[in-house]
Amino acid sequence: MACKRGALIVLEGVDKAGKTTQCKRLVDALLAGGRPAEIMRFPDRTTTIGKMISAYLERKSDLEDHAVHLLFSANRWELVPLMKEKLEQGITLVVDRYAFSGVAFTSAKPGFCLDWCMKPDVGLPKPDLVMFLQLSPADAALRGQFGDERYETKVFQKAVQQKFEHLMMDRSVNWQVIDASQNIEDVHNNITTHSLNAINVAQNRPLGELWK
Ligand code: NYM
Repeated sequence: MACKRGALIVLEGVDKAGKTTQCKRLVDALLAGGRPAEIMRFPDRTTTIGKMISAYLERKSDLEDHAVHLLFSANRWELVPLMKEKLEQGITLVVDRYAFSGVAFTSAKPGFCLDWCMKPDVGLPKPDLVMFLQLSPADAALRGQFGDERYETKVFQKAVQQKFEHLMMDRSVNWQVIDASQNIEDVHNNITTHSLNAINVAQNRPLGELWK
């Protein structure tokens, strides 16, 4: 019998919500429980496209807003063959940001609508579970200063949060909102419970296509 596929699990949220910490904790917990799992993150700054994105975020280069949106999407598409291969091998992928960040961040810029922003990512592997780490701007501020990269301002992050809220109304995606203001351990336990459920369900279902 062919091995059961892994689940595609995404963590989203505004900056400082703890996504990266929680992705690592989740992969460690899955591995400790004997479930093959790997972490991925978008943007993946290691590829040629990813390096262009990284230079843009670090303000070392300027790119037109539509063009950089398409680069973020291309950075996901270039990794799709690898993602599919791993999922088919039974490896669960825990992904730090995905197309939802792509849409939320670009559509928070003036002159962009959600619909245009979603188009390039239509048909990507559909996550079996997307957890949104919810954190109020006040709680985010308590976690320290934002960094120096593009988008890392309170005003912009607030606009991004509103765009995520629109995206979460889409019932075709399995969204779970996680209260990220709890302590790290409680957030981790909550995330692990949702993930184990998603892994069980996903193994008997084909991988879907996002927004199709
Ligand atoms: N970002 C991330 C986008 O603008 N579009 C995307 O498609 C993705 C995946 O890049 N501020 C933004 C969100 C972040 C920044 O992410 C880099 P990180 O997780 O800080 O490396």
